[in-house]
Amino acid sequence: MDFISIDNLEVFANHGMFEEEVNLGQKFLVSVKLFFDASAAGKKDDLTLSVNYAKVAADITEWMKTNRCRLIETVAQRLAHRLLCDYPIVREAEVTVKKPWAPIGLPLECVSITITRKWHTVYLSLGSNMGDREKYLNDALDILGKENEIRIIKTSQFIETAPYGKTDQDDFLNAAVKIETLMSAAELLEFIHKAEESEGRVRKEHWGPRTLDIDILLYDDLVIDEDDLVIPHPDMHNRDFVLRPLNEIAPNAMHPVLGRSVSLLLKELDR
Ligand code: X6L
Ligand code: MG
Ligand code: MG
Repeated sequence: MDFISIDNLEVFANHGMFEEEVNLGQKFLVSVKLFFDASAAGKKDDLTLSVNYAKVAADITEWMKTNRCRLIETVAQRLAHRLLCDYPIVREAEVTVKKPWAPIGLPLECVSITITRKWHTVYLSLGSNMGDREKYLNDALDILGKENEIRIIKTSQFIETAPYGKTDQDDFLNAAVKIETLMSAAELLEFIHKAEESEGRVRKEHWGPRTLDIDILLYDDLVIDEDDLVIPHPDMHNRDFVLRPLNEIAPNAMHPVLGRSVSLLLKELDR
């Protein structure tokens, strides 16, 4: 991917662990690489299709001076998130924060941290079969949309489905949603669990009725198999109530284990 970079932008600011760092301030050097597709700007010779590095440098300077973090890790992460949110065409940000005057009493040139953060593409399945099901699904979309580290890209229709697995319960309303997020898969899972809880979900019986269920189906092309987190969702290819809404918004999304598209998985399930 294309990127613009800013190297060693000098900013005097007050981040640090020690009192004198906070009180007196010190020099920081900030470098960023912002990854995006520069071809449209290159073709049209139009700055509005690109990233204005003068504005980025001014934003970094302003942010560095108006915030106080103990760790350069925190400085780098918050700056990365800020740039990824404020410049929507940027897909990925590499941020380096250097402290050339780190007060550790030894003759070093510099200490620094470098991090990379990016927008991850994720597909979620939503379900509800208690109370005002439509409200629960809309609440889920509100909660997702309000979070800074999440942007909703596409939402399917809500469809009514017969209960699968444990069949002696009320019908479901199901949907699929495509989001982009700065969260890791584990962070997203934790966020989802809190959202379910805030919508009054209580886990009594396994597979029992629920106000709101949010499942991670696909996270980029990530494959993980841990006790509390399995991606892709291990049973998604067997579930019509998952594949039908997902096929509406992402027929060409690929299952990284089965190596087949959502539309093909749905066709195979129909047979
Ligand atoms: C054997 C034993 C075969 C259990 C399948 C399948 C269990 C699916 C649980 C299974 C088995 C599930 C929804 C639902 C549930 C939903 C619809 C589950 C978890 N959630 N039915 N059933 N929509 N239509 O969101 O999916 S319970
Ligand atoms: Mg589920
Ligand atoms: Mg679930």
